[in-house]
This record gives sequence, structure tokens and C-alpha cells, in this order.
Amino acid sequence: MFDHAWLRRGADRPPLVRWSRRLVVLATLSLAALALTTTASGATDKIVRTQGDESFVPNSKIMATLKFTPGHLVVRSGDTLTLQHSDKSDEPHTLSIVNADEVPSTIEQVFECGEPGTVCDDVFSLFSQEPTTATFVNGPGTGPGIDGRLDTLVVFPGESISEPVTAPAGTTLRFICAIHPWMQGRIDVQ
Ligand SMILES: [Cu+2]
Repeated sequence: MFDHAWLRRGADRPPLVRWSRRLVVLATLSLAALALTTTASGATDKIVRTQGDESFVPNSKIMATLKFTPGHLVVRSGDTLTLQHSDKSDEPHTLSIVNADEVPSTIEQVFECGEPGTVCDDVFSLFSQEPTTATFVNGPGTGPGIDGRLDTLVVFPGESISEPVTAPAGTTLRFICAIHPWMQGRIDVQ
């Protein structure tokens, strides 16, 4: 059976994962302006960048400031969403659509995400084999593109990946990184 260790930092040292999530310093939401480019068709390319870093000083500090920037996007149905790995860590990230009530809202929910039965585990289970490069996986039962639960973009350092947002106008999509579930965002589709 596929082992999701690639998605779990230090799978051989779960206590560190637990504590890193417990002690994580939540990044403040950035209000940085959307980076926009307009294509010939008039569709707009919206970019979400991962930013921040992690640090660990034995017996002193463990901290993560990894975040999505921006964390709130307004897109038109049909626009292309690009996820770009722009942070200082060497870890992959996912941008995974989840239900609003699945977005972790407590520290406990953040560090438990990934355990069996959680939405993070549902994301990991999408992968029949270990990805090694930027990938889009369509959530089961959803339409093509980004429109529903578990639709997932994955990026590794130095990479970006683009996929159209196909959800109809009026949809609100919530997303998290399944690897670092304090990384959270929202897409309002117009
Ligand atoms: Cu992440």
C-alpha cells in the first residue's frame, strides 16, 4: 500500500510533527495585492504563492511561517489559478479544496489533520503513487478543473502549476495545504 511518507515531514519522528504543529506561529494574512496578468482571451491568471519558512533550534524554538499569499482570491469562473512554490522550505505543498467545515480552526485540528478519517488523509489518499513533480489531481466526483472537494494542486520547490477554476459564479471554495494545514485560503468565484 502506498505510504504517504513523502507528504509527512519526518514520518519517522511523529512527535516532532505534533509539536511543530502545536507550536506553530500562525502567519498573519497578507493583504498583498493579487498578481494579475491578462491573457488575450480576457481570462485572468491569478497566482497564489507559498511564502514563509520553518526553523528549529533544539531546546529553544520551532517555528513555521508558511502561508498562502494571498489567502483570499476573487476569480471569475474560467480564470486560471496558478500555485507557485515561493517559500524558503524544501517541502512540497498542496492547494486542496475542502468543505468549509473541514478547515482546521484549532491547533488540535491542525496537528491532527492527516490522521485516518481526516480531510488531509483524504487528500493523501488521492495519490496512487508518489508524485515527484507538480501535479493536479481531480477530486473524485467533481468536474474537470478546480470546482469541488479534494481538487488538489501539488508543487515542489521551484515549481508552479496552473489549472482553471471551473466552479460556477457564486461558489465559495475553501482550501488548505494538506501537509501544513494551517495554510488556508478562500476563493470567491464570480
Ligand atoms: Cu504546505
